[in-house]
Amino acid sequence: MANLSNDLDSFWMPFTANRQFKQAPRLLVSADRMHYKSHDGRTILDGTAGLWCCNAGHNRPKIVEAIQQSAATLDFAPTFQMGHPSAFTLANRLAALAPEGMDQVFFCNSGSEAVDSALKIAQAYHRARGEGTRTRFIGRERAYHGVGFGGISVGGLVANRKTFLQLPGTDHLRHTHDLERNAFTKGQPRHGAEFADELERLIALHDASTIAAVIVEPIAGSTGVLIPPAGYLEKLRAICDRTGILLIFDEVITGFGRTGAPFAAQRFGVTPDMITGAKGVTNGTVPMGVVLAQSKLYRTVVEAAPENAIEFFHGYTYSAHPLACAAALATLDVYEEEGLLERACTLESHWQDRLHALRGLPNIIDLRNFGLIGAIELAPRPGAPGTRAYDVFTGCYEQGLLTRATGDTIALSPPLIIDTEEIDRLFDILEQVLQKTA
Ligand code: PXG
Repeated sequence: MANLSNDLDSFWMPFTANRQFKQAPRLLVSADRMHYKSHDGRTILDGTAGLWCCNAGHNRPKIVEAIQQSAATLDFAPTFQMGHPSAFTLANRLAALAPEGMDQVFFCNSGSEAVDSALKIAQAYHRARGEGTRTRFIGRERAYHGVGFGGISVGGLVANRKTFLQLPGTDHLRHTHDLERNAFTKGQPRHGAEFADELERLIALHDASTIAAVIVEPIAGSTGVLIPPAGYLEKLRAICDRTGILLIFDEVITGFGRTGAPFAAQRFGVTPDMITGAKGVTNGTVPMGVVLAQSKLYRTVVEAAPENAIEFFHGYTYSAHPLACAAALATLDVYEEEGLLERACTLESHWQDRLHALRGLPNIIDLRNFGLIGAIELAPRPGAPGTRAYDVFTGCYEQGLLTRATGDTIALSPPLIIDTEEIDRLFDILEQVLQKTA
C-alpha cells in the first residue's frame, strides 16, 4: 500500500534508534545560515553544522545557484575514459589548498568511499614499487572511518566489530583518550605522545614489510572528540618515515576549516601521505568524497603500468559528479571570500572559554576543545550508558539547539560562520539543559 506522507514506517533510518525516533520524530524542514526550522515551526540553532558538514552555514545562495546552474547545463558526465572541465578545475583547487606535495585528487561520494579508496591506493602504490607484500593496515581503537568493509576493519568500534565481518590483515593502535591525566585540558593534551610507540610494537609483531599504511583521524570525532596529545602525530610521522609505511589522515570531519586551517594536517604541522575528506568539501550540499595524495603515489602507480593500461583499477560511477563539482567549487569560493578556513582560530579562545565555563555543572567528567570543536563528557548513569547524553541532546533540541550525542559525550561543531553572540546562546542553552538533566 502506498505510504501516506505522515507514515514514518518505510524509511529504515541510518544510525538511528528507529522505534524510539518514530515515537517522537524530529524533522527539519528548512535551513538558513546558522539555523534550521523544525516541522513544528521552531528555529533551531545548528551546533553541529548538520553532521559536521555545513561549514559555511546553510542554504548559501552562491552554492545553491551553482548547483542549479550545473543541473541545468550538464546533469551527468562519466569520468571513466571521459571527463568534464569542472572535475579538473576542482582537483587543481583542492591541490592548492592541501599541504605541500599533495597534488593528486581522487574523487568519490562519501567519507566511507574515500577511506576505502585511500586504502586501495596504499596497496596499489606498494605493489607498483615492488613491495606487494605490504598489504596490512593499522587503524586505532575508537576510530571511525565510515561503514565500508575497509573502513570498519581499520575502525575501532565494538558495535561494528561484533556484528560484521572484518577484513583480515588489520591491527590497531590503542586509543589516546586518557581522562586520568588529561581531563579538562584546553586544546591538545600534554600527556600521551608515547601512545604512538604502540606502532613500534605492531611493527615488531608484523614486520614493516607487511604493512601498507597507518590510518588515523587527527582528531577522532564520532567516538567523542579525542584530541591528539602534543607530539603524538609527529611521532607517528617519524615512525612511518623510517619504516616506509604510508600515513593516512582521515580528515572527513577535520578538513575544510574545522580546526582553523584548510586541513588539520596544516594546523598540527604534520604532513601525511594521503588525506581523506568529504562533508565540508561541498558544504554538505551534494555528496562528495576526496582522497588527496602525494604526487609520488600517483606517479609510482601510473608509471608502473604498461602504456595504455588503466593504472588504478578503481572508481565510482559518480566520481566527480558535475553537481558535486559545481557545489564544491562554489563552496571553496565562499570559504575563501569569507576567510572561513582560518576563522576557527579567531573564535577559538571565546569558544574555549565558554565551553570550559561549564566545568562544575553536574556529572561533567571532561571538557575538550580544539578549533571549532567541543566535547562535554558526562558520567554514564549506572546501568544505562548513553542515556544521560541522549537526554541532554533531546533537552537542547527542545530548547532550540542541535547538538550531537555519542556515547555519553555531547559533541559540538557549529558552522564556521557562527559569531560570538551565537556561541553565547549555544552555551547558555547547554548550561540550562545540563543543569536540569543532572
Ligand atoms: N571518516 C570519518 C573520520 C568520519 O567522521 C566517515 C569517515 C564516513 O563518512 P560518510 O560520508 O561515509 O558518512 C566519517 C563520518 C558524528 C558523525 O556524529 C560523524 C560521521 C558520520 C555521522 C555522524 O560524529 N562521520
